[in-house]
Amino acid sequence: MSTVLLQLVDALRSGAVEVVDLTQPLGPDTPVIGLPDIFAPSPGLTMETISRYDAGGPAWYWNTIRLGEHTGTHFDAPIHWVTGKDLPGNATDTIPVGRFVGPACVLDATEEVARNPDFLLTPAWIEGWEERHGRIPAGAWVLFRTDWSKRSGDAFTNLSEDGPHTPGFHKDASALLANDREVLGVGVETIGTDAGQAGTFDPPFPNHGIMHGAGRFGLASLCNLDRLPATGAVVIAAPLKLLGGSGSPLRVLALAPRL
Ligand code: 23J
Ligand code: MN
Repeated sequence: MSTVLLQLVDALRSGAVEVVDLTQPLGPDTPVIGLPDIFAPSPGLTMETISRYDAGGPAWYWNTIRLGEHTGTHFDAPIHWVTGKDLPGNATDTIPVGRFVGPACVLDATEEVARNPDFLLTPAWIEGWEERHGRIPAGAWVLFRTDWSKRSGDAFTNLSEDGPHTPGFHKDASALLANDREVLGVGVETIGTDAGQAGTFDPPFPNHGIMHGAGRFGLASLCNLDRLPATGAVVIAAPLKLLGGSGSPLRVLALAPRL
């Protein structure tokens, strides 16, 4: 085996590198994005038992699941958005697998979001982060840490009469990351990669439009970003190989130096 892989195996065994689970549990109570009533809703998870060591299967237990592709901790492929619909390799089954793995840059805006749930990451904020931690490399997963995953129930969806209030990206920040930094994609702790109020932005849902139009990905409903260093972790985020899929729930893992 190559030296680098032998070193990785040793580091995993000794605990010098740990595997951090960035995935939320997935169940019938997992919240789904609430869009305005004029749009078709995405169903959450339902699960039915096929058999459980019973007449239907005396020695085995298994279930049927039904769910929207974009439920819980999930991957957004470029084909999800109209801007990415004609790109090559834009769906869950055709994205080259090498693009599921990359270094993580963790952008921590927990203080800003604690003060303002509608906080939007801006190019100036990102450039300030780069002055402290170095330039975001091409092929990085950019993870937007807000500690939003520590909320649950109504505080997680944070719905008002005028829609959800959750943090996101200013469109110029999405363009900087997608076009100038050439990231793999962005990951967030909220229910979707656009801000809660992004349906009212011009254009609506700019992060989806810009990221996916540039062939970049999204990861939604992540957790445990507080267990990662600002730089130095590696993220593996591989969706199901659904034929023509626009995304899928997935297990997102980070290899991180023990803090
Ligand atoms: C469809 C329309 C708007 C949004 C979304 C989906 C998502 O967040 C998603 O899961 O991709 S904002
Ligand atoms: Mn999605």
